[in-house]
Amino acid sequence: MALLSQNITFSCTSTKRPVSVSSCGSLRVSKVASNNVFLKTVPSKGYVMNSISHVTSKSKMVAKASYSGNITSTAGVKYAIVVAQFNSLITKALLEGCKESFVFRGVAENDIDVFSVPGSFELPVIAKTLASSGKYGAVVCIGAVIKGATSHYDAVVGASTNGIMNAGVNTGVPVVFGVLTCENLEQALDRAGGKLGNKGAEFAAVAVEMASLVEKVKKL
Ligand code: INI
Repeated sequence: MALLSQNITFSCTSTKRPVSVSSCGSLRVSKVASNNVFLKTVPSKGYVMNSISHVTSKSKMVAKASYSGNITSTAGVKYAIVVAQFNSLITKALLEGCKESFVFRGVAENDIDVFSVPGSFELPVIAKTLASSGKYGAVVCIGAVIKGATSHYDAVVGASTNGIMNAGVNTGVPVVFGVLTCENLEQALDRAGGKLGNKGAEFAAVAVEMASLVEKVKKL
């Protein structure tokens, strides 16, 4: 007998009043043998089971274990921030938000190293070099590409996006995409401490979470 624990979807009808399928939700199945399904739980009194869909696309396997990163950093883990000088009004504000958020998450100021590059196009090469060094739990890339200000917006956005992704994928060290891609300066200001908050804080949060998740995955 195959022993499984999984959620299955079902539909049922109330003998008292009409109910929708979604109001019935899902049931936990404890054992499955061939095509026989043994339910641990049955619908509440007054409901009649119409159908059970066993192992459908809606079925969700219950994982043996699940892992996620921590929201605070492990002591001693170092982080690198690579920041573009282009559109420095924006990137400096994002950098401050990022550093503050790292400290808020338990990272010592001495464990944050900042590297400056000319523009967002240059972020990937330094990010990859830092990620490969083995010194950092994660690397954050900060930049701002503003459409109105450039005719090669797509080229800069494409190169930095792909390069930053590859730096992370090829090294196994999380590299955070902290490049704002905006239609105009106003949109960028809104996200750099303006009415939509400071995205720099989110970049640090992602770095801490991913660094801790990678550590957990490595220990499996
Ligand atoms: N770099 C940016 O980070 N943001 C921009 O909006 C931008 N514009 O407008 O062109 C920009 N260009 C510079 C680019 O990143 C490189 O530094 C340059 O092409 C030299 O390689």
